[in-house]
Amino acid sequence: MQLRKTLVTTLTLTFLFAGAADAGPLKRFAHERIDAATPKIIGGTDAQPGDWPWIVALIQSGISDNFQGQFCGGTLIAPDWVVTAAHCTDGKSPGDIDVLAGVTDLKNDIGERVAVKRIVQHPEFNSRNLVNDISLLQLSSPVSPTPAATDVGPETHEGELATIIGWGDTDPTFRNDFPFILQQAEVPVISNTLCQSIYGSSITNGSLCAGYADGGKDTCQGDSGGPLVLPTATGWELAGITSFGNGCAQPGFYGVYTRVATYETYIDDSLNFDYVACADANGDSVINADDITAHKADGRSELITWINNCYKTGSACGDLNEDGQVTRADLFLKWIEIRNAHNDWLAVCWTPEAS
Ligand SMILES: [Ca+2]
Ligand SMILES: [Ca+2]
Repeated sequence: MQLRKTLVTTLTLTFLFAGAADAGPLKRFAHERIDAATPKIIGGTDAQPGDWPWIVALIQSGISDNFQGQFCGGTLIAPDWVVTAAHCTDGKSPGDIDVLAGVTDLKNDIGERVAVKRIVQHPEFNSRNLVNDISLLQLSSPVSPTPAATDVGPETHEGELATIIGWGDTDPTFRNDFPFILQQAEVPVISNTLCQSIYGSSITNGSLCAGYADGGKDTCQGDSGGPLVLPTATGWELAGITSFGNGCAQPGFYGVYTRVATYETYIDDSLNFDYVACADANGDSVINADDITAHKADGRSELITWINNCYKTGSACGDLNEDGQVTRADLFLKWIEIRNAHNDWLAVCWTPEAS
């Protein structure tokens, strides 16, 4: 269990930063209020094999032992697509992550462990307050478990009893008590208004909060990216993605999840269009805000090259309006051309549903 230390540290920092945005100094969150141990996810029970076929574990690709390498959860939403939290994939390359499907017991089940081909991080993910904490992983090959349905529509689900699932820490005092067996617990969805009164501007319409005022049942480190599901007439639907909380299962706080229904377009676009391929401007197989920066920089260097080779030299290639002279009017045209090309790229590669 010790090997998870690095990742736990990373996740702990994420929790700290998440709370820090609104609630004071960083140190408060990691160490205050050490309660007596409460068992499981926290407060959960063992899942049975096949209960949650679409749950996956994210494993550090360099670690062959599934249990030691597990650092986050995720949910299969197509045979070759997983949805998880953006803070689980932030700063990572596809080669850093394997996805393990079809297991309940991380120590003894074999399952299907596959490489990640592409990461589609939400381009407006904010690592400081964890707004837009959602990311998609395209797998190198499809896996066999049945994917989960995703929640759509405007229902708030307030008061509904949700199920949270994961292999995260079962000890709310951060003693790193990680289970081999998948854990599950039931928590009621609370209103975003109540949640906002606790976590401030970290709570947006892309958030869903759940838990008990008295604490006791919650997700914890290692559960991040995993599912919060709601029962439907025919089974279950994915309504939330485990994101953050102030500590775990603390009285007066709740678990915060990414509200899946808010991101319907982002999810559909990723699965149904290959826009993600053209969106990867810097070619690192990760789609994120860096690509927008890279595409703008490409435009700037194109402009500089044109200025040096065509405008300053007064060459024929500088006469864009074909009036026989190279003037500031041509420079302005070149600038417009590059700006429009960037806007066209944004429209085609980032918001295809609008075109
Ligand atoms: Ca990229
Ligand atoms: Ca001209």
